Order: sequence, then C-alpha cells, then structure tokens
Amino acid sequence: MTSAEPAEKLLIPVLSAPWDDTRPWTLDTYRRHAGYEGLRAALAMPPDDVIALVKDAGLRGRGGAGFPTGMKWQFIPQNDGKPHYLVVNADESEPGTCKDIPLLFANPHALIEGMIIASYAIRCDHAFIYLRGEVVPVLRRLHAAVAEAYRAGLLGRDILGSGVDLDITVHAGAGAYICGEETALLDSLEGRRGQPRLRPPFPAIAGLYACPTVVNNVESIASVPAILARGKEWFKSLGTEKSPGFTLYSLSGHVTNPGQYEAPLGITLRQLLDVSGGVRPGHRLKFWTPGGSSTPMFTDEHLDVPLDYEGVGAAGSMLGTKALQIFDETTCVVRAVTRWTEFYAHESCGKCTPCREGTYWLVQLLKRVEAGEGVDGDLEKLLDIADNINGKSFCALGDGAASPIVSSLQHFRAEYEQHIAERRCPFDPAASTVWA
Ligand code: L3W
Ligand code: SF4
Repeated sequence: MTSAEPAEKLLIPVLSAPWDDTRPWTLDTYRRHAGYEGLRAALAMPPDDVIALVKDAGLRGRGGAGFPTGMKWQFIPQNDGKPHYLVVNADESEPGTCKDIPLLFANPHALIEGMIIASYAIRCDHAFIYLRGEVVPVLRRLHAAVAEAYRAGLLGRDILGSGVDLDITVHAGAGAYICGEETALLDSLEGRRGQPRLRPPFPAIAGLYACPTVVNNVESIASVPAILARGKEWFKSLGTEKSPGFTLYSLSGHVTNPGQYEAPLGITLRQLLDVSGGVRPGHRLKFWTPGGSSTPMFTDEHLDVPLDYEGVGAAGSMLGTKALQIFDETTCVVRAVTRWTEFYAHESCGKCTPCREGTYWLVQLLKRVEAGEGVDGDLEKLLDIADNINGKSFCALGDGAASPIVSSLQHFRAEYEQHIAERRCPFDPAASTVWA
C-alpha cells in the first residue's frame, strides 16, 4: 500500500459492503452479500479446525488491545464439564470511537453470524451481547435481527440441521464506561455493580458465572465470517504481516467527511485524509488520536505512521479502537485534554485510589490552567499525578486518563506555559467547532 495508489482503492468494504444497500440490516440483504456462507463453511469443519483457521489468519482483537482472537478461543478448556460462554463487548464508549455501534445498526447479522461460528468453535450454547444502554435504536435493531435469525433456523435448536444449538441474549448496559472493561462487564451482566475484577484468572478460565468465557469486541466477532467464507490466505493478503486483515477506522472532528472507513491495517492517516476529503477547508492538522482519547496523541509529524499495532506502537502510542479524532489549529489542547480528563474522572469506578483521587486532582489542576489561573509548578504537579496513576491503577482506565496529559505536555508544553504566563486561554473557543 503506497500513497501513490488512488485514494478510493485503499478502501476495502467487507463489513461495510452492505451499508448502502436497501435495508442492510435485514437477513435478505445480508444474504445477498454472501451472508451466512461463512457459517456453512464453519459447520462443515470440526470446532478445533475453526479455531485453528482464525488463529492462522492472524485476526487480532479490535476492541483496543489487539490480542490474537484464535488464541483467546484456544484458552477455553475442553471437556471440563462446565458451560462455556461467549460475551460480545458492544459497550462502545471510548471517546471518539464510533465503529461498533454503526456496524450493529447497519449490519447486525454480521455479528450474529460471527457469534454462531465462535460459539460453535468454543462449544458454547448460550452467548450474550452486552450493548451500550444509551443506544436504544440499536438495541431494537439487534432484538429484531436476533428474532429474525431464530425464525430462519439460524439460532435455537439444531442450527441448519447441524445438531448445534445456540441461544443469544441481548443485554443493555446502564451507561457506565467502565463496563467496557471485560471483567466489569461480566460483573454487570451478572447483575452486580460493574467494577473490574482481579486478573488472573482471565475470563477464559473464570468468566461469566465463574465459567470459561470468551469476551470479544463486536468488530472482532463480525470479522470472523469473512475469514471462513474467503479463507485465511485472503485475509492475510490484506494489512501487514503482524496485523493482517481489514478494519474499521472511525474519523471524527475537524475533517471534511467524518465517518467510518474500512481499510487494510497499516493504512496511514495521510491516506485516510485523502479518502475523506482532508482536514476541513482552510485549516491544518494540529493533533490527533490514533485510537481514542486513551491513546497518546500524535501531531502532524505522524501522518505517515502505519495504522497497525506495531506501527503505532513504535511511534509511541497505541492503535486502540482506531478512533481517529482530528483537531485543527483552532483547538486549544489544554481545553481538549481538560474535557477528556473530566470524562475519565466522571467514569472512574472508584475502586482504586490512584485513579479515583488522581483523576479528581487532574481535573482541578487542568481547569485552573485552562482558565488562566494556573501557577508555576502546576505542570510538574500534573505530570507527577499522572505518573502516580499510570501503571499503578487497577485497570486500564487509569492509564487512559494519564495518557492525554503526558502526551499533550510532551508535544505542546509551550501552549500550557502560555496559559499560565498570559493568565488566559489564547484561543477563541468559538473558532473550534469540536469543543463547543
Ligand atoms: C487468557 C492470558 N486471556 C490477556 C485476554 C484478556 C483480554 C485480552 C486483552 O484492555 C485496551 C486497553 C484500553 N490468558 C491473557 C488473556 N488475555 N492475557 O486478552 O487483554 P489486555 O489486558 O491486554 O487489554 P484489556 O484490559 O482488554 C483493552 C484500550 O483497549 N482502549 C480502549 C478501549 C475501549 C473500547 C470501546 O469503547 N469499545 O474498547 C483504547 O486504547 O486502554 O489498553 O480479553 O482477557 N494470559
Ligand atoms: Fe476503577 Fe479507575 Fe481503578 Fe479502573 S483504574 S478500577 S476505573 S478506579
């Protein structure tokens, strides 16, 4: 993949292929796009071969951490006499991340087909979708698609005459970001307050109701049918050697055409901006996140970083959820980081002291710097608090809260200092359309 290729050739619609078709959420439309062919291929193979295929294809988790999906499935013990569960993490809430919800709204059968395949592979007969509770239209659509799949003999007893059984329960969360952390999600699904559990044991050993459980992101599971239908070599021909395949990038903020762009892993922001019409007219890129606000920010120096797990990691950040939030030169970085930090302070579950107390103090300091009331030493205090959260919190939310502060001070320390020295914010808030 090179910048010399025409922009539109860089896109590869797989999950998004039916999105512009008539009523793409229906079974009929999904079938017109080869829907449920991957399932037929899977049911013709022994379950272990399905796991091996997904592992050999190199599919990596699309929820943020990039953990190999097939390997996670392989961790499920066999012949242990316990029920096995599949839980799909559809609690998409990371700031800037908008790929699972649009995928579910437009194409719910891709997830359902993937869930049947994954459940068959790990020998599970009851799977769950934990959906972000605020998105009621998606909840309704998922319920309708699951009901349609039952009517078509794709769920329930003896799926397509294979002897395989599967029930799917759709569960709506109650609006807490922390319930996107896999063990907090499991607690919430069990009816308890959603707070992270100590790991290990990982859910693969003791997950839902203390039974072996695979927790996968929506996009990870929805990507499986195409691998079964088209083969692992096709999948590996896309992307990079260590990050193969296609994926959904969400572009938001100061771009001409925000939205979801499906492309091979390893594409660059420069190429995605070419496809999406670029930064809004008359403006230039100032900073951006490669994977949501939890991932260290990049600047215009990082336009050619390959957006795969290794490329982004080598450049000092994380691919995360592939949420590319774009900010132009009208954006005050202190203001942006303050808004994100308020989010983390609000969403901190309170279980551990570094995050519960630290995020509160970060907000107090940031707000006073933003308001032009900062004093000498505030930036050192910010870094000190961030250092006491990072790597010392119970779960990744704490690290995510520290990340924008550390990276923004690394790239834009002079802008913070200007707020303190001039005792005011040097930016016009009305000029930036993002942070109203
Ligand atoms: C069995 C082992 N399983 C690891 C499994 C583990 C999990 C997966 C990845 O955080 C990141 C975070 C956010 N035996 C295992 C094992 N596993 N070792 O592999 O685990 P881990 O700990 O590397 O990551 P995590 O705790 O799942 C996810 C980042 O994603 N993020 C934001 C995410 C937000 C969303 C959203 O809104 N949809 O996903 C952004 O960067 O910071 O680093 O399943 O059980 N030995
Ligand atoms: Fe809760 Fe924050 Fe600690 Fe995670 S890091 S357990 S969200 S207090």
